[in-house]
Amino acid sequence: MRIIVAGGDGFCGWPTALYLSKQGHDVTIVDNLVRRKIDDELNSNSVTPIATLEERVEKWEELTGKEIQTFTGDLNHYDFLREVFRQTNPDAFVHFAEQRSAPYSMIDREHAVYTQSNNVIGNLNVLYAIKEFAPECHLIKLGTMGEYGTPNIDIEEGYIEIEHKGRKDLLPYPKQPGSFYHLSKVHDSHNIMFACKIWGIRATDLNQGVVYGLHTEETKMDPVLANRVDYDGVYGTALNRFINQAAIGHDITVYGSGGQTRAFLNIEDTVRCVEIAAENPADQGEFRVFNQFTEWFSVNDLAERVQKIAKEEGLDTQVKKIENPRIESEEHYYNAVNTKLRDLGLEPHLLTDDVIRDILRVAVENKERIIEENVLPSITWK
Ligand code: NAD
Ligand code: USQ
Repeated sequence: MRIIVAGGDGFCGWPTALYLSKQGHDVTIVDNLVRRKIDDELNSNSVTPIATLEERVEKWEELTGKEIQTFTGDLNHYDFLREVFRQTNPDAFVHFAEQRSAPYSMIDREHAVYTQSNNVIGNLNVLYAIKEFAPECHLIKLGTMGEYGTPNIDIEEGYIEIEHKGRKDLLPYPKQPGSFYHLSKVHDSHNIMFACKIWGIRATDLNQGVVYGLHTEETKMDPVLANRVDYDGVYGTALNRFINQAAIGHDITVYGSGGQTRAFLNIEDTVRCVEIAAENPADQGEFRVFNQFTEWFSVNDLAERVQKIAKEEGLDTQVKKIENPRIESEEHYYNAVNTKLRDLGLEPHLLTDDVIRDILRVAVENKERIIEENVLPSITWK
């Protein structure tokens, strides 16, 4: 298949591009490299040193003989996107290319506007490009489990059957997102659903949970292929952040009471889920939703598990409950369905002690790169 990986220089996109290339697909990366510029804006960095995109794809070709074409540009520039579609004529468009940090979207008005315009308009351009230039192309769009929020009932995969005043219908599951970033994903989902209905586009929305880990078989092949890992209070996500905190002897930062429960998966499962979606495309006109996660944990559970492994590795780590910078429920019901990807063949890599230990060892190896002032959260929802 000819597959575009938009956002292919990022944390999820880079290992996915390599994995799909290894399976024999003809992969093209599209990325405007804005994430590297945001590192400069925030005076932050990846824990692992990362090569430039050119160095990365050159090394991949040297090691495997497989070429990954790259286009550096912005999905928001339609002339650029049109040219990408004209030159590549994709069978699938994997869309990771969005501003993905909830705290970044909550910094101030400018950052909220940037997040929503970058994400919503970029995605709308992709929908138009598919309609105009590749109507058979399958859109595989990264959504988020956070679109659903934390309702007091089970979370279904995209749709819920509702009975109201004696009538029944299968309706989009209610959305209660927790940041302007998470809201941008809800807006995207609505636009995609509508485009599928009116133009007959085929799309899969992958409502992904929080991703942890860093390596895949492919990124481990050479240091130049290493993936980025975020640890800071803006882009770092719960489990990876806790592990990096333990590596430098920082307290593990549980926000509030720590009963917040979220769905998680290993980066090694992210790449496989995208492959499964690509190999089993949605029908023409179908808007399909898969919940992409393998397990759920409360923040307290994760903090305790990291503390235990850190102790075994000789690191004295404390778990500290700090004032929650977000507005969110800290004690709530959580039970989410995730059977669709499993039914299509996903075999989860679950969170074992060894997985935590492996990530911790990488963090310890690179610990001098962690900028300690970036670790505590600096952005509030208020
Ligand atoms: P990331 O920030 O590491 O990567 C995103 C990439 O997209 C970056 O390389 C960035 O330069 C690029 N990009 C952003 N806007 C662009 C634009 N307008 N045009 C072209 N390129 C653009 O993020 P990630 O962690 O790899 O996340 C990828 C996707 O997966 C996002 O859509 C995110 O919402 C979703 N997701 C991530 C997680 C997670 O835990 N990391 C969990 C669930 C969903
Ligand atoms: N949390 C802590 N301590 C920390 C960091 C986070 O207690 O040091 C808590 C947060 O308050 C929150 C939970 O952990 O309750 C998850 O926070 P997070 O930063 O790991 O994840 P989130 O902001 O939801 O965003 C991340 C990705 C985003 C993706 C989302 C998937 O950045 O791109 O969409 O995970 S989900 O959470 O399923 O919506």
